Amino acid sequence: MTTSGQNPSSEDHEAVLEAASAPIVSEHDTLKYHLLGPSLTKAGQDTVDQQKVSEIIYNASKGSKYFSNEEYKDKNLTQKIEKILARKRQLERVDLASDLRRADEYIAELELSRDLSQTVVHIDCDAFYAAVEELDRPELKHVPMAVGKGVLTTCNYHARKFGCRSGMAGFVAMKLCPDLICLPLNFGKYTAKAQEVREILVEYDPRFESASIDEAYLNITQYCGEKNMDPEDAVSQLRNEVAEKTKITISAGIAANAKIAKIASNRNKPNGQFRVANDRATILAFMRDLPTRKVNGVGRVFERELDAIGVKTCGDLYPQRAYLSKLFGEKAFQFLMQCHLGLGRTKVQPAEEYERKSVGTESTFHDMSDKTELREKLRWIAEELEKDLTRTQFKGRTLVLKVKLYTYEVLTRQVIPPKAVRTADDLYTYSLPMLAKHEKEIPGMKLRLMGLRCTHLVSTKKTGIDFFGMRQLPSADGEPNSADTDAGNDGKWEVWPEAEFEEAARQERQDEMNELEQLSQETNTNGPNPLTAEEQLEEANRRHKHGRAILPNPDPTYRGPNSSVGFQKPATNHVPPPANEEPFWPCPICARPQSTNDKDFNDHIDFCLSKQTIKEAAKETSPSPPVLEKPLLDGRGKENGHGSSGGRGRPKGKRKSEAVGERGNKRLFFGLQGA
Ligand code: TTP
Ligand code: MG
Repeated sequence: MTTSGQNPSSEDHEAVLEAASAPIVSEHDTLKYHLLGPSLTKAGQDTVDQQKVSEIIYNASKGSKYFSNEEYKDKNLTQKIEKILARKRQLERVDLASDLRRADEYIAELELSRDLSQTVVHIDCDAFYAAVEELDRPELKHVPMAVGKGVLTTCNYHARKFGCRSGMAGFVAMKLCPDLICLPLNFGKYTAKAQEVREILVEYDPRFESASIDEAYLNITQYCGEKNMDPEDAVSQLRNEVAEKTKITISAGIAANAKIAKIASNRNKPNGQFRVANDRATILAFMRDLPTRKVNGVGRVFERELDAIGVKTCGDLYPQRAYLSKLFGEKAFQFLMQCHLGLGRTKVQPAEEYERKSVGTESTFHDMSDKTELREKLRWIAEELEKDLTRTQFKGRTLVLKVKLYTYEVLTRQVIPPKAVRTADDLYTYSLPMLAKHEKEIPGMKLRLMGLRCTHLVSTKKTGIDFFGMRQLPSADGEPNSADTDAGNDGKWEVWPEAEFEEAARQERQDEMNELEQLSQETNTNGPNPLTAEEQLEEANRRHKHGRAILPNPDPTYRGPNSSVGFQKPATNHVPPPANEEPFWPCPICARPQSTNDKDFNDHIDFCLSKQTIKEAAKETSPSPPVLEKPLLDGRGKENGHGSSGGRGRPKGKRKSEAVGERGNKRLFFGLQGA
């Protein structure tokens, strides 16, 4: 392993995590640990006393509805863990020789699939939103600053020293750091800057994979081969180029596969890089001491479950290998064994080539019980979802309505309309009876969130050639591309299990962000410029919307008049325009200059992404009545009532074995963390 960069303190960083997780002994402690929030592992907190931070969060949120909900979830998880432990004790009394043999066979099989021939890089911009804001206001570089008011989306590294981090309620952050400056969100600016970074990435790997607005995977094997360059030198050059051209810094991890590269990119943040050599012994040593939570795909719930059976690091997994499948399921066993061995995918491809499992939208609002208002809200959500379906070129065979009661309880119902749906009219028509059923079952129902989601997707693309030029195989039902294939069901797809675990962990973080929003809405009395309740809702909803955008990779073959690659590149937003001209941002899709008004800019991107399918949209016919409706999970459609306590953290997978070898590349969802 080699390091370079400005902050080679990875061991300290892990110590933070261990110190914070060490004293999980009582219910009180587990709750305090839970309240530390989704970004405990964020870089830049090496010197932070997390115990103190947890006390502050605990006291600041005590008495709120959020707090009772967290307490409830924590108790639930504790009970679930007790069951896991009881099962473990039971298993310790039986002969597990055949499970052990099977585990060893699986490990041997996995070893055969180890590929050390590729060089995968994960890059991640440092304190991204904050860094972009600092370009416009350089004086903020030297003081603690955060972006987002109700809930912090991020903060600069000064603020992190105080324990502030993304996914923290703004008023809590102000208690940790009273001088913290919180800026409002400007998504248009971040999107434009992200595209500048992507224009450089495409030179190193034209098929790089965006993983969120500020991170990407690249396979630089070919680049290094062609340029006869050492991977570390190539990455160093890439980072310098990004810093020079975009004026923001990125950190990078270099490894044999995407899983290790992602972990490594957090090692020398900010502005650093870390390589784990393509060598089996080095990889095993790297994984052995790695806390499980550092792996993308191990969320907070799963971390605690593993901790309960004595697994703190990926090295601790091996002695438990005979139990894992019986305790957590077959998929979890496979995923964990891959973690232990440091295996992961080496294939990197543009994000838009991954299949989506669902397209959905949701909206948070003030407690609402008026029936007409609820219907208006549902109609609005249906219209938003139509836009998303148009943009992503899907329709859904199943439509799911999600509501969150003012008590935080989440309920979902789903319906299978007679034909796949896409238009706002259809979406509304088929979801309305589900809403009405909830109203009937819960007299005086008061909601604070409503969402619609299409699953069992069917592509609306016209030909076998998709928008990005990739030929797609027709599915068994004759649709050009059916995305509802569950892993292994039809023999065509096989999920490389990490994708599902990453998605589950992402969902867990997303749920936690949503809950923190509720806390900040409840307790919005602190801070110098508290947002009004309206503004908080607006901020939350814009963040959700922004998080769903997927921009295509720049085209490396296009050379516009002012562009080094991909897009015409007028002056960036940081170069003042001539006095008589309005400032503008270039659209990352059509390259035309756009208004710097955040909403206008995003609306334009939406339009650009969806105009390919507008003709298609016009062809839809009118709806016919629904034929089947079924609530999810239980009679009243209660979806693990209180968020992530038990149901989240890892996917609820089938327990059937999946063959090793051919690595599927299906990805369930692609989006931003916490967005
Ligand atoms: P991250 O890369 O997770 O964070 P970061 O770039 O701010 O900091 P780091 O140096 O640790 O990488 O996320 C990228 C941007 O996404 C971040 O600047 C703000 C936004 N974001 C959210 O909106 N919600 C979240 O929960 C997180 C973690 C990030
Ligand atoms: Mg980042």
